[in-house]
Amino acid sequence: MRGILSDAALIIVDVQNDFCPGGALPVTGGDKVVPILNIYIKRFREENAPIFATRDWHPNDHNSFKENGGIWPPHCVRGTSGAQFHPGLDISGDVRIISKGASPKDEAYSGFQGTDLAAELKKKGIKALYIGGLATDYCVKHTVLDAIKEGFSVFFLEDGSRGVDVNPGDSKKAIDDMTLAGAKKVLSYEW
Ligand code: VGL
Ligand code: ZN
Repeated sequence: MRGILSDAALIIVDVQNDFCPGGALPVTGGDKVVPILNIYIKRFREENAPIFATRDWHPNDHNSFKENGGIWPPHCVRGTSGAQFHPGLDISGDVRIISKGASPKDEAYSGFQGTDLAAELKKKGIKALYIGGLATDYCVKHTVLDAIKEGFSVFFLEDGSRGVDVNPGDSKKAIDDMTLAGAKKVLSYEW
């Protein structure tokens, strides 16, 4: 049975070891999103609503890495443990994995960029997306903004997301940008 989530999907963004404490590009408190996102996974699973998990999946010569002229330390190199999902995330066979940034010159902060995510969602008749994960000010923001451009209603999972904050305030500004574009903020305990 599908209830209020009958036309909704959950999109979990880049909850990978390299973005968690101890990883190559750690987000402060990145691992704290795991139990929150697991609550959403359980709920979507119960309602047979589709669940997607994006992952940064870079080749080791990716152009976002400092040694190749980019701004980031090497991270989420495909096939490494840093690129694996956080071990506590409740990912199982029913979660569709979307890999992005997989070619050397393809930055792809957004889960929609260079993937068939939009087509898959539309084929399933999905209208609303619940989006959260890492990092608020990069991949979550770009995924949310693209989702809105694609015509979806978007709910941003506020306590299920954390930012990098390369510059202080970046995450706050990202949240403002997302809400201004039409995303609605939701908290796990209000939901
Ligand atoms: C991300 C920086 C570089 C992200 C990915 O997932 O937000 N940030 N690559
Ligand atoms: Zn990356």
